[in-house]
Amino acid sequence: PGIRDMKTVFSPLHHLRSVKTELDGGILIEPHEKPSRVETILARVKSQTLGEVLEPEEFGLGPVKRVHKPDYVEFLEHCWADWVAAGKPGEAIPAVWCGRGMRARMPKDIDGRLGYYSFAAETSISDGTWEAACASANVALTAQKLVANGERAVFALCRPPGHHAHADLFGGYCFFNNAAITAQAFRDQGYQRVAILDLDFHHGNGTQAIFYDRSDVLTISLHGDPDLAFPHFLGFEDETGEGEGEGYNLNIVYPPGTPYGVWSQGLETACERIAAFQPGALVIALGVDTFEDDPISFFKLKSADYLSLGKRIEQLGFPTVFTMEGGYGVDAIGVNAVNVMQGFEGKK
Ligand code: OKS
Ligand code: MG
Ligand code: ZN
Repeated sequence: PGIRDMKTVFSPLHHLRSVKTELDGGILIEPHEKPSRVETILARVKSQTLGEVLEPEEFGLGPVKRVHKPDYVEFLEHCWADWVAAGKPGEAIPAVWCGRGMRARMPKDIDGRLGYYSFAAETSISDGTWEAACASANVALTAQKLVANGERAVFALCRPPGHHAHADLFGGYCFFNNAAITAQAFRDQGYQRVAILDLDFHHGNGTQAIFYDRSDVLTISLHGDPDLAFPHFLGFEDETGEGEGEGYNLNIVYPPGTPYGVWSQGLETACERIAAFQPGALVIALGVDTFEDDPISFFKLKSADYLSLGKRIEQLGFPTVFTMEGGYGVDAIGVNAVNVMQGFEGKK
């Protein structure tokens, strides 16, 4: 089993997302989610000759709007121009939200609309963010199309990432939920059941929320305990789905210092649930911020663990799209992300 020559989809347009600021600790830092991340991973894809690297096709906004609300998509397209037109001197950063007891109506003012369409303040917007977010969705949709046409598995090297984005909320460096868009595309092409397994260090809150009342898309996320880790307000283990979706969301949370030996027990639980669900396709929201040296996370996975992880996913036997999510700071993100693909291909 396993495959040779896993294709990677990559868009150079990711460079258009190059904000200068991230609000962190009361100061504006150079963003963790920076262009060199995916260039590091792409360099490893090439040096390991993982397989062909393809540029994405253009799918337009149709498949994006199957997941995201039209008014949110419109907001993202014009946000930067509206911000500039309002005479703001810096990058667009939300700073006011609808707190408990206030009214969730949409204001006209750009500060109000930034708050209405976001859930956190670390994700600045500037010129090019819209174009890069669209390119990232196209990367995922191209990988989806390749898998639908018979590829066993494809690596969508998305940037910006997506798993925090709700139907009408950005945050956590995410704008369009690439994993959710991919899963919905499979559904719209006749796949009856699709599973999304989120292995990023952080809870995939957007993905969970998008499919929370549905039984056709199983959502599972392994992540740092939201009591202690971003996004703080979703991702607890008692969130199991609602209505038709009851029993089709699974959260597995871990404390600081969690090593692969413990984390992989949750992976096993997740894999057993997915095997019971028998999806026509599997989407892996792949973050490598579970790595021991990740600068913003608190798990202790080692580079070799990513080979084991990839092997376990291959054993499920489903057509698979990997969408890239988090992983920061260190050259090892290239090794770690590509190790998942090579573990899938049978490398030990
Ligand atoms: C706030 C921390 C913001 C963390 C955003 C998490 C991004 C990520 N200072 N999601 O998977 O990696
Ligand atoms: Mg996760
Ligand atoms: Zn993450």
